[in-house]
Amino acid sequence: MADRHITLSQPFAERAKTASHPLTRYLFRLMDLKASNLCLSADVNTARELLTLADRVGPSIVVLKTHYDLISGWDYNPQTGTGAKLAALARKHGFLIFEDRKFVDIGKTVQMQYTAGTARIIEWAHITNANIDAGKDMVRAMAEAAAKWKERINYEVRTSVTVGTPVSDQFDESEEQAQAQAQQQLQSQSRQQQQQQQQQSQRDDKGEPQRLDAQEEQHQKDDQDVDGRKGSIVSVTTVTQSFEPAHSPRLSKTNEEGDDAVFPGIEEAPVDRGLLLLAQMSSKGCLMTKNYTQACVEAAREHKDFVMGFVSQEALNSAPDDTFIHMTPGCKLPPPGEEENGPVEGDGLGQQYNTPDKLINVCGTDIVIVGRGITGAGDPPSEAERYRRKAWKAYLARLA
Ligand code: BMP
Repeated sequence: MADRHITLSQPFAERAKTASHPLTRYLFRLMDLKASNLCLSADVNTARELLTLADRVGPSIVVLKTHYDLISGWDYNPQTGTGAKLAALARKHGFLIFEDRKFVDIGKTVQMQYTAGTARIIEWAHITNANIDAGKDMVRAMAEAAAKWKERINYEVRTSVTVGTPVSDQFDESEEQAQAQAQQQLQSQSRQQQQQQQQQSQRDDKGEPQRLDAQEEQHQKDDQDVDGRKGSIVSVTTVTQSFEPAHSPRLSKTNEEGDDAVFPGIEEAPVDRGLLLLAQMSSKGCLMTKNYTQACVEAAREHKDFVMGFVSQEALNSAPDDTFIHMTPGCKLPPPGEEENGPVEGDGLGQQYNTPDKLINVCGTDIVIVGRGITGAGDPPSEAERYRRKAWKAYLARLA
């Protein structure tokens, strides 16, 4: 671990004021409010199990980590699917969603994987992570994609066309298609307004509107042409459009009753998205070198507005103004009855474990990530509480 950095002695409430990323500031406040520095790694088999677990363990955690690609029955519907349901549980219990996707590829590919495709990770995961073996440009590419996404959703275009415009019920449209459609609707609206104004000024003595000329009728027909899907009715009776600020993470809304519950004591998470750099791993024989870890630190400093911090085995803040957050997997408590801070055996498949006290108090991480230690327990909610208490105690010990 680097020389004792100032952030190691600062309470989370203090760090909430100085962290450079808005989501990190929010997360530190949430940690302080819930007295929790616990992340659950919800590595279960089915979407049903995932949602049940998130609902039961939600009160004890500040981050829920997913691997969406190991969940069978993941529903990709952005409005009502598994991501949207997780987002509702995150609001209800006050936690952030971290998709442990470990992106690694050329910039263009990761942009597409992050924002589009089947899972549309950016829509429902506040946080994701990247292995930067492919080079630092990948981080810039993801940062640009996130900034573009934020710009797009910050003002939600609400268009309601009551008659005549085909409504898409497809969820796999690309961003460009969706934007083109929105733009076409905007143009359509402006033409409608012009026509209404013309009609108003052309009303005859009896107050009846005059007929549209052939060219205007053709405009209306053209307006119905969206991706080759034509509406069968030419006249549009109502077009309403408004721009409304979107509240995060209410981007994907489920329609189910009760999904509007919001955790008390703090506002909803900001709309920003954040990245953690996979700087070190918990597994035996990990090939990540010191140089690679240092490159992660440099990349984080270069992209402070997008990189929240690291998945690492120790604190990596070293420059005076580093304010990154650290999350650490490979965490387990010895079985009940054994020495609280004693050694913990690995899983026989390369995973190595340390106790919350070692990782937080000694190695200086901020949040411990626990998977099977909780999911494999007879009563996951009470085991999560046990982990929360131990991890918080280790944090308080570090401050003392
Ligand atoms: P468990 O606590 O059951 O060993 O699970 C650890 C989780 O953290 C897994 O989801 C794994 O993919 C992830 N993880 C890890 O174990 N070590 C790392 O270095 C990075 C990880 O993301």
